[in-house]
Amino acid sequence: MENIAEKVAPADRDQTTVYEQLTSRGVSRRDFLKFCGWMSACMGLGPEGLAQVASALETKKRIPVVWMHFQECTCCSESFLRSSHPIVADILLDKISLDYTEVLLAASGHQAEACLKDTITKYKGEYLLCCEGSIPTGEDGAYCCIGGRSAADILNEVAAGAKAVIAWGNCACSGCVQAAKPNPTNAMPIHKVLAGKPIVNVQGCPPIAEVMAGVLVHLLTFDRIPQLDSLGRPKEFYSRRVHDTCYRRPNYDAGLFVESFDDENARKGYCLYKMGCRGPSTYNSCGTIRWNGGVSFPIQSGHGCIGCSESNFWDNGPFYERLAQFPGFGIEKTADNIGLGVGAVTVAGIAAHAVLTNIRKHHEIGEQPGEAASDGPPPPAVDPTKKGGA
Ligand code: SF4
Ligand code: SF3
Ligand code: F3S
Repeated sequence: MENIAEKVAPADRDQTTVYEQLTSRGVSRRDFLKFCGWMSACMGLGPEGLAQVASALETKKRIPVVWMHFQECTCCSESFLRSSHPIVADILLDKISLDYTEVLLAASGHQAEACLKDTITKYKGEYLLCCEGSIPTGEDGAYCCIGGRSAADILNEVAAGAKAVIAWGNCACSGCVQAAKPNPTNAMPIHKVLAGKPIVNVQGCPPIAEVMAGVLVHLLTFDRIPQLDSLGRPKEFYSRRVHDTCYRRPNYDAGLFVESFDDENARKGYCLYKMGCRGPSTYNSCGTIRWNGGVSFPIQSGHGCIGCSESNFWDNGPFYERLAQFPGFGIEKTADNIGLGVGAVTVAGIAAHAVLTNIRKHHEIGEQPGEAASDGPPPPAVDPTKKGGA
């Protein structure tokens, strides 16, 4: 794997903009503008956002980034690096100045340590700290040590000079599988270990690559962190339930459900609610941006959502059991009642569902029902820069 620290020489790092980096790699102006338009749509900015995004990427210097890996499986880096969108994958490698990341550095040992120290010294107050993984706090942090120091120690040192912190993935945002009961390492999310820093929680196990790119583009464009929900997630990507953007939703509303994974209803693509789909309680962009360049997402491949962008999703009740049995859930009427009658009963049920969902959502993001900030234009279902799409 390339040594990113060597690839981006300090002089180059100081002077080039994202646009210059793109054109130097053969990206045409047309493709650049398509990418800016797509990103601004993903961020909910609409057509007028294109000019803002394009101007920022053309004129602003790349942000120095330190990407730390703690207790995790590297799926978030993989998600970003394996993006099928040519520019999204490049965002990580070229469009930000990725000065330190254990996963991609060829250097190791003292050389790698020196690289980290140089970066946080030279760019004090300017660099972005990206964190992947949870912080084990049991046994004085002995479960995750790098160079003889605990993850918590390193995190606090590196975060001290950071401009902002991005927590990538469920591990960093809420502990993911390591924090599942009985949480043997006493794993904590980044926000419980760090105080006094703006932290953006980019949720998912892993997050969608285009969402990760969108958060970085937002930071580059506006020089401030995006608006967050009560769980620290950027509202532009996490303000809608998977259920609200799911293409199987008409089946849910009509009471057409899969009863077992190999039944005729599964072949027909009916709703997976009775198979334990957690789409009704999960906020993410899977139904709109989707995965693998907009090709598909878990529900489209026949598996219910397991709620991977929510806190403690491993412990939120057993998978494959109907959501209505989960603590705190109960807004949806039981699936058995939906679709029993056509007309007033169904319409009333759906209306109640919509109203209650709206109230719960507004409560969660700290707004009053009816406030405009909860929604905004939906993100595109397809990447308009590509032919075909989702
Ligand atoms: Fe889609 Fe799941 Fe909602 Fe059914 S319950 S509409 S499969 S998100
Ligand atoms: Fe974690 Fe769930 Fe993979 Fe990103 S998010 S490392 S496990
Ligand atoms: Fe995760 Fe559910 Fe999307 S499991 S990938 S939030 S459909």
